[in-house]
Amino acid sequence: MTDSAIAKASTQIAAAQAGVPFIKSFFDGPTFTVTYVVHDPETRRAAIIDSVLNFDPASGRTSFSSADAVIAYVEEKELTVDWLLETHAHADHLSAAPYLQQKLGGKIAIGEHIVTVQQVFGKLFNAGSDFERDGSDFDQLWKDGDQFQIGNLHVTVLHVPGHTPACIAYVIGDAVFVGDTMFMPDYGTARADFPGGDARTLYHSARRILSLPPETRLFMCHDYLPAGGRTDYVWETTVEAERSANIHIHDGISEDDFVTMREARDATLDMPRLILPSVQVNMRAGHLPPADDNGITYLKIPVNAV
Ligand SMILES: N[C@@H](CCC(=O)N[C@@H](CS)C(=O)NCC(=O)O)C(=O)O
Ligand SMILES: [Fe+2]
Repeated sequence: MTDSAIAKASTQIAAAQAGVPFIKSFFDGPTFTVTYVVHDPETRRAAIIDSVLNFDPASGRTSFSSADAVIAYVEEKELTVDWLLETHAHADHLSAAPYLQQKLGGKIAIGEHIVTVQQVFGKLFNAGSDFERDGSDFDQLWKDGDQFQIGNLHVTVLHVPGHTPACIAYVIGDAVFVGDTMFMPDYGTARADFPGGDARTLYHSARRILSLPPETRLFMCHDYLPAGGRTDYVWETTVEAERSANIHIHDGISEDDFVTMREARDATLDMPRLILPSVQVNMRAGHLPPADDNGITYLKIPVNAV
């Protein structure tokens, strides 16, 4: 006998879920990075945002446990991956996008201003003529205001520079993947001292995200735990919570006060542990540089240049 009340309730739930992304997060402990798998419950089409390739700088070895956990989830949920989205060229971890593309398919995408980042780091690492600095290592370059779909989910791209010149945020349904603009309210904001970074620009980008409706869900790219504060990692908040409580950028903090604070704090921060390997791989959409004539791939360490 059919249970008509349950049938009606199921129809109601499916209607309520239409357009609302289902979000699964994966936290990478060594780099404090959150990777997201976002899917449309109606069509099971999916995007993977900011994946991590494990890298041990002491041995120079790559490994795949973080990406393999994502792959296992995608397979278990029977999702079709259309997009491998990057919020920016990360300076703290290597992207696993090419590995995931090989295993799951999907297009690798980043913001159009990646070409600026490619110019700067191509020069620093003295990359050869094989390294095209026109963004063509990526399958898709987004500009501010671009829109696309993940199944029936609507996505809008926001250019949110400041941490890097190419940073973008993805607005997927009612959720924003903010990249490295702001962090949880009790941690504040991203650093703005990388090449092409700028605290004043970051202020405007973060406030732009915070002009979205108060109930908008925000998903961070990292959580580093505030010193002397909470001990559990979290990465989801709302526009309202950030506006009322973000220690660096809540409502009422002026642009000049933010810039003074950000520049003073940045002067105290060490370079990320994996910045040199990360940027020379991530500028190539996560591909390793071409192997040497002995078949081994090398990453460079510029001495006294950064
Ligand atoms: N300790 C971390 C720091 C990484 C780092 O600098 N992260 C950037 C984002 S890529 C940031 O904005 N950090 C803010 C902070 O450390 O306060 C590492 O070595 O990887
Ligand atoms: Fe970053």
